[in-house]
Amino acid sequence: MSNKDLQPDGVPNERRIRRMLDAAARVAMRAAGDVEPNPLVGCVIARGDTIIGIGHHRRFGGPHAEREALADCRRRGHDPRGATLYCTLEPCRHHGKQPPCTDAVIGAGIARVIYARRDPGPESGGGDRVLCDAGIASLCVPDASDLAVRLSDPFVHRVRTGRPWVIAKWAQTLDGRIATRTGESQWITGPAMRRRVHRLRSCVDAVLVGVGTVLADDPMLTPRDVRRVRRDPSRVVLDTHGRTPRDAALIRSASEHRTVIVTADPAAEFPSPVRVLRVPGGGAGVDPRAAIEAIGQQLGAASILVEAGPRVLGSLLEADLVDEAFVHIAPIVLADQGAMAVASGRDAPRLADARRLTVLRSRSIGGDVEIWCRRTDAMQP
Ligand code: AOF
Ligand code: ZN
Repeated sequence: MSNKDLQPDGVPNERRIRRMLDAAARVAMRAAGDVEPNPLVGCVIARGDTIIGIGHHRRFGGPHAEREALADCRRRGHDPRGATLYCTLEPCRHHGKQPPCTDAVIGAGIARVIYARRDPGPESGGGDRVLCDAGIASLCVPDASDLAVRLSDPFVHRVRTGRPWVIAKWAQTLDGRIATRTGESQWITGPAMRRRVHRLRSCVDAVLVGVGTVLADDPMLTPRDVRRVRRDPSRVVLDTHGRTPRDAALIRSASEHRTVIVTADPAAEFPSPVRVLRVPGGGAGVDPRAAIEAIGQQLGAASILVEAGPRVLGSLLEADLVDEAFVHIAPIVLADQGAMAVASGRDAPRLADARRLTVLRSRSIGGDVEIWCRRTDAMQP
């Protein structure tokens, strides 16, 4: 390698920053479900427009993205000295389960660091300053790659609020109904979209329903037919008065898959190994915020997939606890006002009372459409 190759990399333009941060974000997403409660983080090392190393945080407790990318760079026979390192998250400066990334970046002779989002962690954050003090040009560029910034939303949310990330999923008709007036809901969407739901389940710590769904559908709520179950979620029932039938599939299978009842009834008892979390009642049922916090703290859940019916979903929306939604729409219309709506229980006479989400992506899967959206104020930098 000539000396010219090791000259400090020039200042990248916005197009190049977007390309590199997009690439870093895409590789990071491969570890969804494997790293939480840590963030998904991806990293690219480049000289000019040429990527010489790429890596991501692969599993909780494992090496951070920057070290993975530096190792990849050396494996490919490249020298990272003078190169630019692009990272979706500010390189950490703390000793956690891994040594500080700032040490690795400085030691490798990287000339410039571009990252998409600051690390809000009180100990891990602030690596930017450490890098600058070491003479490395370090810059937060939040507006080049939306993907790279959005990648850290769940992590930033957990650090800021102490609550798990709440993902709602529902399947609806074109006219926004989740079941007929007689309660028939199997199946609104087709098999490909239903496989997608199992994949979503396999990446979260808890799947949440209300007792109404247990009584109507007697579901199992396990991830099935997925290549790899990354996280085996607890199945959680919001059950104010402890009405879950003792012979429900969730109760009968509790020794194979964790089952948890969240109740406001101090006297409700369930057979072992079903776990009971007691939380205060609030308004119409279990206080939704207390329930989400209990699931986070007592089960150690970083993420919750809500597959509940209208009442529970409505109460979570009313308390503004839904961070993200996967809406699965089948091209069928019931046009029956007695059919079951997606969510209910709110009082929203004006459009200004609506909860607004921002669409991240929409795509069709097996003849149905998936809209992926996120609470707009979960998207603050
Ligand atoms: C980075 N790059 O790839 C990740 C970072 O306990 P540890 O050592 O795994 O540290 C986890 C913390 O490090 C996590 O809370 C977050 O602040 C940061 N994650 N930082 O520079 C990475 N995964
Ligand atoms: Zn790190």
